[in-house]
Amino acid sequence: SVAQAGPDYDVLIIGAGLSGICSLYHIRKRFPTWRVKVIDNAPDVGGTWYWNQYPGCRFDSESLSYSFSFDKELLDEWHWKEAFSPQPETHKYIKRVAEKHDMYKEIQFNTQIKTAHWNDVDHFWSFVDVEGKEYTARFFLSCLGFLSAPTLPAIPGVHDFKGEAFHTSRWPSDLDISRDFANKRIGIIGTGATGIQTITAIAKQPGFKSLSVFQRTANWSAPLRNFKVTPEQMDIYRTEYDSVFKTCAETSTCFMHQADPRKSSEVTDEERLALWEKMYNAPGFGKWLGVFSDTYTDRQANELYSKYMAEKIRQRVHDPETADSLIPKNHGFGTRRVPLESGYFEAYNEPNIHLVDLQKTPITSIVADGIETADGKKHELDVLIHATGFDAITGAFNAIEWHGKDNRPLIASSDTKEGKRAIWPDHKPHTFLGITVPSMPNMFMTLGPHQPFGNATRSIEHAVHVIEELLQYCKDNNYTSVEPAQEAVDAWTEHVYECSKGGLINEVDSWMTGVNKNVKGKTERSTHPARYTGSAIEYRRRCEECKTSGYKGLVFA
Ligand code: NA7
Repeated sequence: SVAQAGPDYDVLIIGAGLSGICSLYHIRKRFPTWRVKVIDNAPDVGGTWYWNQYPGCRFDSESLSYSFSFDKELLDEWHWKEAFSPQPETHKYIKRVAEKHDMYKEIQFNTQIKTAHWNDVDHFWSFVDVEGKEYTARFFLSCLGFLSAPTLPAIPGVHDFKGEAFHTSRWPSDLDISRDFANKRIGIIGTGATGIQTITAIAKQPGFKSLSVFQRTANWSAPLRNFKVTPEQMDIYRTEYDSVFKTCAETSTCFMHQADPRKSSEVTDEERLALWEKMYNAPGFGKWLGVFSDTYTDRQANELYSKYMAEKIRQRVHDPETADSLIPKNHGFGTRRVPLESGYFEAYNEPNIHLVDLQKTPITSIVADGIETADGKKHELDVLIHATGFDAITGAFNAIEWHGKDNRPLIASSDTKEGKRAIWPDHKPHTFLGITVPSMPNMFMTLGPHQPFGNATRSIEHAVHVIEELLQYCKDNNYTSVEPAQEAVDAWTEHVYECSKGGLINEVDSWMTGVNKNVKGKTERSTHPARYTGSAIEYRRRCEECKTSGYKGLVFA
C-alpha cells in the first residue's frame, strides 16, 4: 500500500541536534509544500547539547561564532551570557530556535530507529523504529552527529561496579554535584575535552571527599579565558556577527582563528615568544590555531611549541611528579583536539585530588567498590564517571541496521560474510563530498564522514545548503533517486586520504584519526581517515564545482 500511496514523507531527518534543526528550517522554507519529519531518540532538541549535561560542559568556540546565521531577528534577540557558552545556555538557545520557528510539531522524540531499507523499485527509504512503527520517505537526511555514540572503557569488570556509574554524556539529570557528591569518593576515567571540563567543575565544588583521575594519555590543554558578557557588551557583539561569520568562512577550520603565515623558523626567539604569549593570554583557540603556520606540519616547530606549553603546566602544578605525568610524552601540542580549561591544572594542587597515571600503573579491573591498578592498589570509590569518549564519526550509524541498494549493509567487519558486501567495510567510509554514499541513494549527510568539522554550526550551515540545492535540482528535474557514481566516490575518498598526508595530527591516535581502543575494529589508526583534514575552503570549492558542473559525479533517475 505504501508503494501505491507513495512515501509518507518527502524528507525524513534523523537527529534533532544543530544539524537536524538547521536542515528542517531550510528544507521547510525552500519546499513549503513538502512533508518533512524529524525523528530523534532524545526527549528534546539539542543533540550533543542535549545529551552532554555533565558539569562544566561548554563551548571551546566563541559563542558568537556558534550561532545560526539564518535568523537575523534571533541574532538581535539572543544574549550569549558568556563568551564561551555553558551547555545549559546552549541548549536553551537551540530550544529557542525550535520554538520560534514552530519546529516541535514536526519532531518526534523518544524514537529509536532500528532498521532502514532502500526500495529500489519505488525509490524511497523505509525506516522502522524499535516499536515496529514504519516511516517511509523519498529523501533521508542523516543528522546523527559525529560524537553521539558513547563508549564505555573495555576494562574487565566495567559492569561490576556497585556504586553509581555513568558515562559523561548520560549524566543523570537529577544529579546535583553540590548535594550528591558531599563526602563521596569519586573516580573518573578519561582526560579528553570532556574529562578535563568535568574534573575542573567537580574540583571547584567543595564537599566531596576525594577525586581520583585515571589518566591513560595525558592531553595538552591550555586556558580558555572565558568571561561573562554584559548586556552592553552583547549590544556591541551583535554588530559583529557579519564579520564573525565572514572570518569563519575564510579560515581552513571554520573557527575564528587563522594561523600566523610566518614559520617558526623565520622569526627571532623574541618574536616567537611574543606571539605564543599573546595567544596563551587571549581567549579561545588562538593558542591552538593562531600560532605559526608550520606548527602542525614541522616536527621541530611543534617540539619548540610543546616545550613552551610544558613549561606552562609545570608552573601551575606544585608537585613536580604530578606535573610530569600531566605533560604528554607521545604526542606534540595540538596534534590532538586541544581541550581548553579554566583551572584544570591547579585542581591537582588540592590535597583531595589525585592523579593516577595509568602509564605507570594500568587499571587491572573494575570491582564492586572501586578500581584496581597494577601496583596491587584498590582505589575505593562511591561514584565512577566514564569520560571515555565516543565511537566517533561512523559510530552513530551502528545503531541502525542498514539495507542499501542490493540489500548491502553499511558497516561490517571484512572478516565476516556481510563485511564482504559492506559499503564501509571495517568502518572505512566511502563517500562523495562527504554528503552522499554509494549504494545509499537519496541519503545525505550533515557532519558525516569525509566532511570538515571545525566549528560545527558553520560546517552544518554549509552542508545543509549543499543538500537543499541538490534537492532543488532533483525536484526541478523530477528525479526520484540520486546516488554517487563509483568513480566519483573513489576519487573523493582518495582526495580525503591525500589531504591527511603530512599533518602531524594524522600521525597521532585519537578519535580524529579513527582510533578508539574500546571499539572492535578501531584499535589501530585507520589508513582511511573518516575526517576530512583538508581545508574547509577547498572543501566548499569542490562542493560548488560539483554543482556548477551540473552535478557531475552524481547519477540521477
Ligand atoms: P576523547 O577525547 O576521546 O577522550 C576520551 C578519554 O577517555 C581519553 O583520555 C582516553 O584515553 C580515555 N579512555 C578511553 N577508554 C579508556 C580506557 N579503557 N582506559 C583508560 N582511559 C580510557 O573524548 P571526550 O568526550 O573527552 O571528547 C570528545 C570530543 O568532544 C572532543 O574532542 C571535543 O571535540 C568535544 P586515551 O587518550 O585513549 O588513552
